[in-house]
Amino acid sequence: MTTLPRRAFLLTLTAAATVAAALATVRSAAAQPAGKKLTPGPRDVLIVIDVQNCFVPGGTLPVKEGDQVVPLINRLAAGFQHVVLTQDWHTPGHASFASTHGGKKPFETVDLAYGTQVLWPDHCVQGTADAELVKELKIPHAELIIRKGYRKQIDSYSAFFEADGKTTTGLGGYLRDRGLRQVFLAGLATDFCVAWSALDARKLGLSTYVIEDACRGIDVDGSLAKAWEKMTKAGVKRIQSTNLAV
Ligand code: VGL
Ligand code: ZN
Repeated sequence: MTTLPRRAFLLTLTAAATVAAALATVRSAAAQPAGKKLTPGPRDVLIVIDVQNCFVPGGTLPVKEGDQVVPLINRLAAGFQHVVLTQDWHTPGHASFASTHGGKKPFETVDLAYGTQVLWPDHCVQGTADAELVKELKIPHAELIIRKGYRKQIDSYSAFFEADGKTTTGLGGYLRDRGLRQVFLAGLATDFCVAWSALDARKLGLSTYVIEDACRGIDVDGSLAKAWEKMTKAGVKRIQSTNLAV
């Protein structure tokens, strides 16, 4: 035998390593070595939470700087093959509105059948301009819009489960059926709908990233710090948009 078989063997090894590396990239962004930027792959989905007129300045429940995430989210979304959007979508007289509970003011709480509910100004009422997606949000390839909070007696911060913790929006099943196993979250508000969605994504066993600078919080009574603490404990990964190769 000459040295040729050995060379051929080495070449095969190199080719195998290249294929393995390519597969790792395709399989999951998390498979990339630490320090390297994450590249969204075909099993990854960006979930854009509640980028609606109600949550930006001028809306009924404005989140400070809520409008500032829009150009960033547009850019990030262009780097994801799969994008899902959510819309807070309440009935008039919704149980989460302070106005529904005589004498209560926004940001006070009330005890409902499923637990303590923070009360909000009337917001995101179905079919109103206030509930529409912000018009500067440009994600034409988004594959699904999930509406939530449309049952008069139950709020739903999370994109996965309503506030009773049982009623599902269908998003978990949708992601499972589509083979989307790793979620990246952006949008409004960090300490409510983004955090609750992230925590439920973890409950469903999904690998979960929150892109901090692509979110803004409401921060009522220290809710922002509390939300990050809960998310970190649950294994949610806190990243910045600069950690993504998009
Ligand atoms: C939200 C409060 C009430 C949110 C929705 O999108 O974070 N917050 N409804
Ligand atoms: Zn709401």
